[in-house]
Amino acid sequence: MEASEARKTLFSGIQPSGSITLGNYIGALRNFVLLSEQYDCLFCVVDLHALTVRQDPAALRRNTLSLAALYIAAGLDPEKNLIYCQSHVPEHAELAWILNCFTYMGELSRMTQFKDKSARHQDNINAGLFTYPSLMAADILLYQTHLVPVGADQKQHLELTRDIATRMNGLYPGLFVVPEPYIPKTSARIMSLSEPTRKMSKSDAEDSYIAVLDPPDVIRRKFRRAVTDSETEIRFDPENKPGVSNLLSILAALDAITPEEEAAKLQGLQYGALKEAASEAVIAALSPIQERYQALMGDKQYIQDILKANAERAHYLAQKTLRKVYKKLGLYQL
Ligand code: ATP
Ligand code: LTN
Repeated sequence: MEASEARKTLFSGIQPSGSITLGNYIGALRNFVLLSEQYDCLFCVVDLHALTVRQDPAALRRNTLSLAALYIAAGLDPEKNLIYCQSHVPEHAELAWILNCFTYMGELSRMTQFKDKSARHQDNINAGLFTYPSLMAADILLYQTHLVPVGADQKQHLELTRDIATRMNGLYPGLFVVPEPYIPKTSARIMSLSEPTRKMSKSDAEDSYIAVLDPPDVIRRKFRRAVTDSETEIRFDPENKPGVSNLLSILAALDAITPEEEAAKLQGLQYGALKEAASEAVIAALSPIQERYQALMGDKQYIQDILKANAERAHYLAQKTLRKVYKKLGLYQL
């Protein structure tokens, strides 16, 4: 191969289902920025996924534009990366249908996200919530993606995507690239501040998460109220000390050291000092993003123009794969 060999493709998405959290940032968004130099990247606002839970239409519209702006504010160059909205590229839904026909009920029933979300939304256990992973697989396979950066909670969905791709490649050789997950080794699962045995999630109560756009005083207040335990020792022990360990993980992710090293640095200090250190590290990491975000939101037309131009480019790429799939499966071509 020549030195000019085409770069590999990276795809990831975040749902516009609320305010983007510190968990989304540490587990996903900041890795998007780190990896974006080495890959041809698509970063999608996965609005169709958000519909699996009831959304207020006005809030969904607002959150969609806001997430697109946040991608850019976090450091993703919209000239070099395809930042776009899932519902603007119809091939996502079209390929999802096909993949649904190659995904087993048994596989979907084993997904822990489905089990969690159906327990939390008992009044609305819809078919979309169940087939959510096939739409996610479609997002990824549509672009012949090599790498998918996600938080640890998405590992199971990525494995299912690989299984679907491998299964279909067995039937129709050469159909899809089988994607690799990229999951950070530490801090891939940031926990709720109020219930540290649960994942921090943007659709939970506001005091359980730090939003990337929270102002400094709110961040300090939320950390001060974060649940810890009745001991006093700062030690990394997720099993027995989930609250303290979560704070150490957050701090460690931002300082680029291990949670154990972070604990050693804070030896002999009280929990208050740990909370203070976490607050200040988070504020320092988020302030520049917040400033760029405010500036971008002052020019909504600019964001809309980016979404439009990039949806066209994504549509072009997506069509290529979808045509190939239709043809190989035997759908009649005119
Ligand atoms: P929702 O609460 O609406 O289900 P969410 O907060 O779980 O949303 P998603 O949009 O589903 O967020 O996830 C976007 C990305 O952020 C995914 O890669 C996911 O793995 C990652 N992520 C979400 N929550 C966390 C977390 N607490 N820690 C680390 N990564 C996370
Ligand atoms: N299911 C993911 C969001 C998502 C995604 C994707 C992530 C939808 N499509 C494709 C990576 C690649 C979640 O975080 N809940």
